[in-house]
Amino acid sequence: MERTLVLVKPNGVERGLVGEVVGRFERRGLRLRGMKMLVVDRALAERHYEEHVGKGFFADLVSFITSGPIVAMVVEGPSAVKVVRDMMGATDPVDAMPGTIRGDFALDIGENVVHGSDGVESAKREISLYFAPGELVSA
Ligand code: IDP
Ligand code: MG
Repeated sequence: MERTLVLVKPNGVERGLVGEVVGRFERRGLRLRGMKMLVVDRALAERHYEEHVGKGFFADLVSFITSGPIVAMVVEGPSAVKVVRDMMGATDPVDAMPGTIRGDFALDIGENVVHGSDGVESAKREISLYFAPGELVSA
């Protein structure tokens, strides 16, 4: 079993796609272990995206993720990191396959609707940024 962090980004919340995104994971058989709505502040955004510090799109990335409420969730299942990434589709929605979340609901790389951790270690780090241990349930 693995756990991964999923965010419905501000444009996904604004467009009413939370249920669609959550429903896809639930119907796949993944389990929700924590979920909350919050507005990300600059400090959290910079910690979350620390691997991208110095890149040309970093300022826009922080500006976007802090621009409105997001929904953060911890999703659990076999190979959850990979399964979620596959269900999200490519980072650039123009390259994302139809049937994936980004391939069905996005066209702009900067506003690609969802975030999912890219590995087991980054998932642990990211989950701890958004959730205290007591906010997560176990099976
Ligand atoms: P990921 O979200 O698929 O893991 P990352 O490479 O970790 O992709 O990038 C984090 C986020 O930064 C992406 O989801 C996307 O919104 C944004 N991003 C990545 N590369 C670019 C780019 O070249 N231009 C603009 N935004 C980008
Ligand atoms: Mg990433």
